[in-house]
Amino acid sequence: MDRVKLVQAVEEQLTRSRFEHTKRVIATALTLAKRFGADQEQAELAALLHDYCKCWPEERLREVIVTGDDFTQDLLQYNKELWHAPVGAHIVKQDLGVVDKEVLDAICYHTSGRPHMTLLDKVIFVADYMEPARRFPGVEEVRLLAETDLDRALLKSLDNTLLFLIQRGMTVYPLTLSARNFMVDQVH
Ligand code: DGI
Ligand code: FE
Ligand code: FE
Ligand code: FE
Repeated sequence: MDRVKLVQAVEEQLTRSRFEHTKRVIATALTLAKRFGADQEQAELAALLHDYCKCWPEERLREVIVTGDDFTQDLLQYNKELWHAPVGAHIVKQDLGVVDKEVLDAICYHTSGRPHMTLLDKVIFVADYMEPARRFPGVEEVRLLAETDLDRALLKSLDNTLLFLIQRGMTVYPLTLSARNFMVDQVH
């Protein structure tokens, strides 16, 4: 599928505001890719597709996880906000014919993170976290770190996300904690 068709497909899946977010993530991901030497085409494609299933109803996401054989079923025990990422990777492969495993992984792990994140994973995760319309507490520090140090920016965004979840009494997906612990060892 060519780029124009892909953009159309994404626009059809998303609300207006979610599509605007996606465009900001593309721009931010391209800036980070240039800055830190990631492949710009992969960054653009992963950013374009990262929230492909974000607007799907909970039941449709659950259905894909239950029937697909490449999902960790433990996802279903955690926040449903996590589901659109692995489901999105699966669906863009199946429906849009995306074959690049690195792009699919960056989509799959853009919400949870994971240990041993690739450069592309980091670019997409941080771009999604700090795109210009984000107003998370602490996002300014992430933007500052991302000027020079992608790993520290990633660790700070993972820390902020974990603090946010804990402050609200929410469960933490174990993969997010593993991603954070891995980055703590990495930056010291
Ligand atoms: O899809 P977006 O809104 O652009 O951003 P995202 O895919 O990073 O989703 C973030 C949401 O997921 C945020 O509201 C926090 C929520 N969430 C729930 N449980 C977890 C979690 N995020 C992480 N990283 N880990 C969790 O355990
Ligand atoms: Fe997302
Ligand atoms: Fe994210
Ligand atoms: Fe997003």
